[in-house]
Amino acid sequence: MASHSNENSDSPFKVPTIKFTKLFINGEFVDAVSGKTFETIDPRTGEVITRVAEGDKEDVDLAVKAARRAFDEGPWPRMSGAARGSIMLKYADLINEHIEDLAALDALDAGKLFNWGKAVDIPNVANLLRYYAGAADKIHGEVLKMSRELHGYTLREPIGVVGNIIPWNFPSTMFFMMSAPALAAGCTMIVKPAEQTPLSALFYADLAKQAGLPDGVINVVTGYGPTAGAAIASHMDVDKVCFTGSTEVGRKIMQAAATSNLKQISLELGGKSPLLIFDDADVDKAADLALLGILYNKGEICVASSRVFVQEGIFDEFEKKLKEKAKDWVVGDPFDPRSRLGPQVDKRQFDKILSYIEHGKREGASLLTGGKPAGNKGYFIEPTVFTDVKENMKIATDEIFGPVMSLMKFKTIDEAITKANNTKYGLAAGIVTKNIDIANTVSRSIRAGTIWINCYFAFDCDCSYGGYKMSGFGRHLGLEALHKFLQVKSIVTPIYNSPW
Ligand code: TXE
Repeated sequence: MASHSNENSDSPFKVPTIKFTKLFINGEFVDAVSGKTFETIDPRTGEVITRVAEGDKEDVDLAVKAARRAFDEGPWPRMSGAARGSIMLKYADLINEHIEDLAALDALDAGKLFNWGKAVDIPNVANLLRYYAGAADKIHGEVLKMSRELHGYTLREPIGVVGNIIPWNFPSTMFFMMSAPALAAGCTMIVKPAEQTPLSALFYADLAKQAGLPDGVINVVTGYGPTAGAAIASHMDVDKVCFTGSTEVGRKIMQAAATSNLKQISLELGGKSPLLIFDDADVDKAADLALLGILYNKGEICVASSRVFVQEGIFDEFEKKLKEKAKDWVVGDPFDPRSRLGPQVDKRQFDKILSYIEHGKREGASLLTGGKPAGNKGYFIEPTVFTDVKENMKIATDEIFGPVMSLMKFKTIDEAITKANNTKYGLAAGIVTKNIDIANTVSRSIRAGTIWINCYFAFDCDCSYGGYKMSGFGRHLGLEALHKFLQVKSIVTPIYNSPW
């Protein structure tokens, strides 16, 4: 078993030994059929944390077989909703007992802040399980008012075997945002974590077994996208694939579904979300919100407010505040309680972000703050704000997925709406104003799946989110998400014993 330390950080917490590095198929940890492994890297240093089994097509076949059996023959989809719910509650309790271990694994693998993981990500995962556990025994169809002498009703049945292909920016949240409603619905699944962040997923697999989830209900295949991920997307025995990641790979998932068994898919792709700040806003609070919107999780969040539009009356004051307040966002080791910004997930993202920053400078935008790597090892980047940004610059159109804000100005409400909608994406938007008319008009005019008024990242288990336009389709969270793992069956019978 490998181990890794955080002894150079000021955290009192010591990283535990890494216990799980193999694939989890049919309730057992197993090597990949090929025997291959791959490195998972610590973004604080660029050094290897440990090696993890590299699943490929043969391993996906085995995992799908196990999930298929658990669905077709196993007890899971046939159990009462209450019985499924009670196992999910136990699973949530076990996660709660291991909050520190799990937050540490995501800090090591993804560079996420340990304290925020402990306070937010991991407790939220347990809450997701509890929310959907409570819904598991409330799944029902309807009695239909048929037009003839027929008795008709619907059943809501689980879709079947689900493939969850998840990204590296929220390894824990994304695992359960898909898996918790799927479990409540009675589905079985294969989870493929991102190759950058396999460790917590394997820990969750072990807890699933301890919680009493029957073998084959959750399988975890670690490995790369074009091999293991692609095998899930094109598998003939997978009934649905949930994908969160790049738009480019989203297209491939759709093609794979179309050319295999026409499986259902949900896609949650990129974003370039606008935050609109009106003249009547409290400038101090608005500046805090704008920084949170782009710097939370080092900007590696699909709903990051990467385009900030400020009305001209407060623009200069806002700019000044932003510059001052950006200094409070201390970049450092994710285990250090003083840090507010950890390292980007890997060298590829680090290079991508720095190349966008160079592009912004070349295109004539001015750096208000930041713009360089922080420190001389690992993948840390300073909080970066560009001003003098034109809407057609690449830094204002492309998803950078890092701590880089494009600050722009507007005069009128109509102009703000046009600018906010001037993007191929439509995941989220924020509005800061005290004026209810502005809030109502703008929130109804922006084409995005979630609008936050005088707040940002206000997620809740009950509040669904997902994309408009090229940000994808399908919704996470809320009962909306549960219904995406169910399908409706209509059953019809004559009321009288009439001949048909
Ligand atoms: O994503 P990929 P990458 C965006 C963000 C980021 C960019 C690239 O802009 O900079 O995408 O990140 C699996 N068939 N987002 O390259 O490749 C892969 O193994 C099946 C936004 O890391 O899309 C991983 O598990 N699966 C996003 C997952 O897809 C494949 C979060 C995501 O990886 C595959 C992440 C294939 N052919 C990145 N290729 C968000 N919306 O939150 C890769 N994968």
